[in-house]
Amino acid sequence: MIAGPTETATNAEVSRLVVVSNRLPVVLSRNNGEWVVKPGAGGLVTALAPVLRDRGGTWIGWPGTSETESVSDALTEAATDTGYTLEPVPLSDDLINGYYHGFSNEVIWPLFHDFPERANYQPSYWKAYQDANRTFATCISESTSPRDYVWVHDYHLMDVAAQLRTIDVRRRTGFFLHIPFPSVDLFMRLPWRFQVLSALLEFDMLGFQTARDTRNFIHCVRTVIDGVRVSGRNASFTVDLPDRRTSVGTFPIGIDARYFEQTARDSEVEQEVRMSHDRLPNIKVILGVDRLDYSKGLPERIVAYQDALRRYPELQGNVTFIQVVVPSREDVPEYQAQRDAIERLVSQVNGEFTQPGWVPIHYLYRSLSRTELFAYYRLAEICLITPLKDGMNLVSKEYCACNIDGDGVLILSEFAGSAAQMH
Ligand code: ADQ
Repeated sequence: MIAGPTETATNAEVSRLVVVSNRLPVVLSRNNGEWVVKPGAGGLVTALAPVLRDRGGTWIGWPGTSETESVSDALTEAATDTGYTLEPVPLSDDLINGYYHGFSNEVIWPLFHDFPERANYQPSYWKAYQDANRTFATCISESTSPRDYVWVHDYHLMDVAAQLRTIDVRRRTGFFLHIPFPSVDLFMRLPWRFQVLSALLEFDMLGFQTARDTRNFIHCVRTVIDGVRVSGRNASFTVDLPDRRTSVGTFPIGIDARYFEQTARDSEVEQEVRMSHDRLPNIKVILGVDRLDYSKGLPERIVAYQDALRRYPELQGNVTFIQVVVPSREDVPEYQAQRDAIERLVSQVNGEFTQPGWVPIHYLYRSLSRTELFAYYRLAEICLITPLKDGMNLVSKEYCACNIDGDGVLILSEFAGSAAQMH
């Protein structure tokens, strides 16, 4: 389960937990000029929203629009439903381009997911990354007190503690990396390797998903940073520099398993499962659920299924593969190309094997309602999760938690962080 920071302030009553992430856990859209606020989706929100909901606090993040002023009222109203306050960070479109689309998604994401050939080391991206992280630091300094615990999340914000120091603000800080931390051979390709590691060591505490990520990080620190002293082993280390100390640990992220198990039993979910069974009589269902991303191994999965249908013809007419792809980064050409490639493969397989009354792949490119998602988890005899690299992968855990009949099969790539826990 999720590991949170421990309270050490003398006056715990006024010590708040402050979560900081690139995006706020909500999606804002306009309807007749009025802002409409809906809950956000994705692994980080699934994992963290229950923590803040249970204990209260504040979430600081970019609201997804540069019109920060005008969204304040809508966010204040939304806070009555979420159970914690929402603080928007103002970022201009230019900064978003360099910091988010640029440094975060064109440099760190591919490199940390073992796709170094996709990384684009534009020098201007690093400057934008520092500027955006300073904006976050300023917002943290204005919205928190020294008693609060500031818990920063993910690869977009690795420079926040260093920027807090630059503006001379002291806070108790922790950082959790949701994606993998690469091996030293890969990490050394990053032109800003020294700056990124030094910035991470400005946090009081660092958390990684798996022991392998933690070991990779420690190996990189020993290789790149002079004068560092490292003690500890396995999943827990202490890194000492002359003027500061950072604790480093492995905290595999979890889900609210009881919520998933209980919701899987809802009558609405039951009804949806029954209807789907009627639509697919005597068919075994294989399910895939992924955000659109080249790290999730989607084309490879479809080709593997095609190969299975060719090699084992008895599967034809007896199994159906339902692949749900959640739209993501739709404005990025590489992601559009990835979507086109997936859709071409799906139609190839369906063109090759479809028979009257049976379609081999049901392909859904959209976000699902919670009821639909839970019904698919319940319906599927097999959940097929084959990322080429994944920090954890919560879908694998959600499928297991929803498997209330105890007869589901999870096929999980060894390259997902969750494989280290599930063996
Ligand atoms: P993600 O890459 O977003 O997370 P994942 O861990 O699989 O990947 O989480 C996806 C989440 O989105 C799940 O909670 C799932 O329920 C939800 N979801 C999936 N399909 C949906 C749909 N169609 N509609 C609505 N919601 C849907 C990043 C890292 C992961 C890491 C998490 C958490 O890339 O490796 O596990 O953060 O740390």
